[in-house]
Amino acid sequence: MRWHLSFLALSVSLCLGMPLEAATHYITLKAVRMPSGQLAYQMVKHQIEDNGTTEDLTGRYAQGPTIPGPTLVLTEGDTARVTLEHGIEGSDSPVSVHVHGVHYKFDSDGTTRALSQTIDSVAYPGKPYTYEWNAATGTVGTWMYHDHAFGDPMIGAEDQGLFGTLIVNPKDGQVEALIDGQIQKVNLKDIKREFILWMHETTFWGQELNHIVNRQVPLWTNPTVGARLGELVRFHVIGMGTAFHTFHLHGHRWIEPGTTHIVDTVNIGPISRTAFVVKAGEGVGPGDWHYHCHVVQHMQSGMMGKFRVVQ
Ligand SMILES: [Cu+2]
Repeated sequence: MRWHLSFLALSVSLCLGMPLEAATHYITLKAVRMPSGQLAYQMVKHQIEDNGTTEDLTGRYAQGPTIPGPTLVLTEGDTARVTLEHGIEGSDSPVSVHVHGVHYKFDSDGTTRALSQTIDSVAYPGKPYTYEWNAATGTVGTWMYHDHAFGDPMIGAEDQGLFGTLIVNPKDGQVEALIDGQIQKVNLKDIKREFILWMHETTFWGQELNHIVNRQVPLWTNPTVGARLGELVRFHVIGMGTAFHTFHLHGHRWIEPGTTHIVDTVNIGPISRTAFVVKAGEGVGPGDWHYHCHVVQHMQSGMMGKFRVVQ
């Protein structure tokens, strides 16, 4: 009987194209105030349950709070249970995690009664709150999570540092990219480094996901990011705040996701985002390749960094 049931489940899964095994992530984040006065999320714990085994991923994250906050990486089909602890000393204001892109029920919205009229889905001092996210089919992409409750009025403190990145990777592990002049599929597992660049007013806030050493590295403001010539790297560029930007990377081209358009700039408004793969230095060689916002006023205010490609 048991064999029949599992056979049935297998058949149904195959018919519906659903993953046979999807992972469940148990994540605990904490919102804190940094010595600088800025607010930030920090990773407390991340465990993943996959195919009957549990793995602790906490050591892959930076210790302590970072801006942007910890990058959460899911695969299409995964579920995440995200618990937020309120660690902002001297404040009773609620704090939350509101996520973009994935599916969640209303009680995981990360808003207060003041906004939602019905329930608080927020953390208070000594009273954590748990959200459940479903990276359902159709949620692949680079998304934002941010506070939607702290402060007065209680609309959130993303512009004080309470924001981070959620990446949902496709189940088949492949993305399209312009490589050696051709649009082709590349395997995510062949990507050595991912650079996350948030564009906030006149500053880039960066983070590296280094897949060579399996670590997330905070890069803070207007960073130099680096790769070896020929390595596949993925950039995630996301806007926040009030300004509209034009992201530009010198010496490199890529395709607008889902199109065959070859570009070397992308317009980024608040909470719009893109992700693209390049082969470092392809056709142009090593160098300190600039990346910057191409809005002149923003450039003049120092909104730039380097993509250092070495032999
Ligand atoms: Cu700009």
